[in-house]
Amino acid sequence: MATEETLILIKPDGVARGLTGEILGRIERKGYVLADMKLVQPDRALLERHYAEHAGKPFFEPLIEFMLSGPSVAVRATGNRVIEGFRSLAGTTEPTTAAPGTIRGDLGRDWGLKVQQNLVHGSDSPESAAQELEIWFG
Ligand code: IDP
Ligand code: MG
Repeated sequence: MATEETLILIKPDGVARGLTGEILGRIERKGYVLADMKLVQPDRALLERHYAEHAGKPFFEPLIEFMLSGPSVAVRATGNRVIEGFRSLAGTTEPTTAAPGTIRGDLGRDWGLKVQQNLVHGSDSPESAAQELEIWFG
């Protein structure tokens, strides 16, 4: 079976709200393997690399500040089509409108803050997965 790997982050809001176990459980129940995992307090340089594609957008600086606000859990997850599969589990970017049944749709909401605190990140392609796994796991 073709196996793929992806970078999943449980963002600072997910960790702070005590949702790490709930989110990891959903990934495991879907059948993906947690191949590596750690709690990380990233620095600005790491986050600017991770979010390089969004540099210059109005939400870039608030996003970096949010991601600096506390630790994230970084996960290397593996499985057939895990990149696409985890993004489907996560739901669309805005938690208010993300479909019920998804992580963002069930557990997230609009808190009235400038930055979307949408609980999780998942790589969006094999190329970004390779790059992001290198950034977070070396
Ligand atoms: P994704 O996480 O669903 O792939 P991206 O468009 O790659 O979404 O955006 C990266 C992150 O930046 C989002 O997860 C969210 O935290 C934040 N973000 C995206 N768009 C906005 C916005 O319009 N306002 C504030 N934050 C945003
Ligand atoms: Mg993205």
